[in-house]
Amino acid sequence: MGKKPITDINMNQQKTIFITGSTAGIGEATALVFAQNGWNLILTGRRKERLDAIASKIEETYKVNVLPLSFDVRNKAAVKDAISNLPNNWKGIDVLVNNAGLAIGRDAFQNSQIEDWEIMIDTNIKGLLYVSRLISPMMIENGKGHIINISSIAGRQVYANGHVYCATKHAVEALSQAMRIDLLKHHIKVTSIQPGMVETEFSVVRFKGNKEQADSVYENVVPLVAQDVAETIYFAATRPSHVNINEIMLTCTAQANAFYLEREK
Ligand code: NDP
Ligand code: 8X3
Repeated sequence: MGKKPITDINMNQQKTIFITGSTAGIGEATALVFAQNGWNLILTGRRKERLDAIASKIEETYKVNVLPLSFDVRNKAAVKDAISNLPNNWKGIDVLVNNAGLAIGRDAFQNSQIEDWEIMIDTNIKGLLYVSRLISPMMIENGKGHIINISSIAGRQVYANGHVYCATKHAVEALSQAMRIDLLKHHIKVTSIQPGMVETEFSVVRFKGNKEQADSVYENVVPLVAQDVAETIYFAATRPSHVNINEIMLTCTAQANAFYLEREK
């Protein structure tokens, strides 16, 4: 018999997850999966009305506690205000999912917009840093915690016209490794999730509202859906305390990597 228990998850003890970007897509699906499993949720996003509606629906349906906090992860002061003013009974965060993120533009590097680069860098890298910098000391104080960063296959491979988005997700990969090393002595887990194409609002945002262009990304292919990624996050978050999932790359069956996608004829 090994020294460590196979599982030490106390299913009776309610846990708390903090998810950035919970108003749509992967973040919203993750909120639902954890709520279904009895977790309390801190949900965030810029669209306050949508956030509040999701929070109320989840509370009503799953009888868990939900704290909606509307802020822009790019706004350092707003992030600080939201996290440092968390009510005491919400400070025991077990899992942080750094999910808020986006791609904007799909032009060649030489034709792309500097403003778009700045939005991606400020959201995908700096936003993740602001949130993690404030929550990791709370986890250390609590003596437990798990940071799950939503990276991408774009964090492992660079594709044509992906330049700055790929660079931000490569940064998420580097930061996931860095956090895992520095938080090691505090027993804080760090996981990177690297999805391939997932049909969400992601492509509508990337193509700046052009729905036709966005839909063409998923034409003749069965992509991942947000629920697939949410279930993967749930798996990573619910391993026994001696197990850390360092990274998981998942794609739809039709996608081998960023370069090979088999569309049905
Ligand atoms: P969606 O566009 O559906 O959702 C993005 C979420 O991020 C929304 O809730 C949005 O909320 C939030 N968000 C965006 N910018 C900010 C901001 N500045 N401050 C706070 N919240 C923000 O996309 P996905 O669910 O697909 O994307 C989630 C993550 O998954 C991203 O990090 C993305 O890079 C990654 N990913 C997506 C893949 C895909 O193919 N869809 C594949 C691999 C990774 P709001 O607008 O209300 O602020
Ligand atoms: C989103 C998936 O392949 O468009 O991160 O980069 S991809």
